[in-house]
Amino acid sequence: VTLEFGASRNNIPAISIHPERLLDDLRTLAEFGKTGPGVNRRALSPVDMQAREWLADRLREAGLVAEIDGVGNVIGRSPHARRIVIGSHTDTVPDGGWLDGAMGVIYGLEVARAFMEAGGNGPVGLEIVSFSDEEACFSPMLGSHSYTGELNREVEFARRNENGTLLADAVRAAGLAGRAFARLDPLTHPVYLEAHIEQGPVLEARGIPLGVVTSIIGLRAWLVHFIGQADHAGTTPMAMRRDAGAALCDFAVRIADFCRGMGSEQTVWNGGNIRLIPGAHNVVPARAQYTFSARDPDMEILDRIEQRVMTLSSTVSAVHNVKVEATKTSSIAPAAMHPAIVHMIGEAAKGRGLTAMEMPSGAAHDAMVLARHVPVGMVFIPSIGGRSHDVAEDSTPEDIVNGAHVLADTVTALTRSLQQV
Ligand code: HGY
Ligand code: MN
Ligand code: MN
Repeated sequence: VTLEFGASRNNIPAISIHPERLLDDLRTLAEFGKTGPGVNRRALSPVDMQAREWLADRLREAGLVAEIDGVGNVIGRSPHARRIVIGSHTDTVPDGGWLDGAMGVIYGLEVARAFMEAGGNGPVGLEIVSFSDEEACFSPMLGSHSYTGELNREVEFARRNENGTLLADAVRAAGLAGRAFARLDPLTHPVYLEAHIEQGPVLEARGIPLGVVTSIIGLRAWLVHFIGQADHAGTTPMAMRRDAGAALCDFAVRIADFCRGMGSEQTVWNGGNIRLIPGAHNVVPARAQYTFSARDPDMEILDRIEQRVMTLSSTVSAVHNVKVEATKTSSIAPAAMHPAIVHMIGEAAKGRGLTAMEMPSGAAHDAMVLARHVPVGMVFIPSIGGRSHDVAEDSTPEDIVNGAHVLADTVTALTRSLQQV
């Protein structure tokens, strides 16, 4: 899909956001699932759905037609044949921050409100989306995979969350069963924009208020499940044990050593969850489950890590006389942002007198899924202390407002210049 720009339609008024209204909505959204200074809004949980209903009402107030679709995506559409999509997600990691995802969605709400208040003129309108389960509570980027038609519902609806709940059951419990699934159409949706906190230390360390994302790293995750035998932790001789826990710890250290030895300076990896079953101090672990993930801009490096996960898990299982099942649970390819949009965001920052830097994203975003279907651009603002995925996550009101102005100015430029198809 190519971006067709024409002569600028200057009769279309600029979108001027209301900073205080934006900050108020962000603070109101943070009340849903509030946990200390952070938020706990796991996908399709009651608080996640309450927040989504609240958002749908705000979108309707802004003059958009809003719905919540069959996987929980919230979509607000302005009355235009072609619509720029602005989105992110309002679900969070456990005990996460108040801005991760939420900020990009509230930016979209505020831009849509300001656009409609200015008359909503011109041939190109807006579609605001809060994608469901971006944080892989059930299925990684469930909402954007569904919205782009990439979701294999058969397979994904059979996945479970950390409490063992089936996605199909959670969708039903949330009252979404039987609803249609909203879909992206490149002819209707020429561009996708997402604004997000950086979630890392780079912008703050350099004293730069604005990031223009150029690419998003690739991400893969695996569940490595060692199966041994429960035994008495006191009476069973060490040589007789089939200790799944010991196998997991051995694997965890060795796979990290491998990544450290072969990776680029952009290679990162993480052991996010360990489960020992039955998990009593006096029982040799019968089963041990390890969720391991790795990220890199280079698919070749991710392929080598994947290879190693498979071979090393079976080597270690033999050493510890246990069985192993290593399964890939997610694989999302790296994605490039569209150069023309990167340029437009840079121009918008300049127009605000803001220094901006082009940078890759170490975090995954729904934008990487959309990027396989339409041109995409992302705006970053600094994270205080580079912290995120924790209740400590925060950004200054000034940086939050700056980011919203830059997004709004980028949208103004697009509504004025995008050609009719
Ligand atoms: O994991 C990520 O990068 C994103 O926050 N889901
Ligand atoms: Mn996140
Ligand atoms: Mn996010």
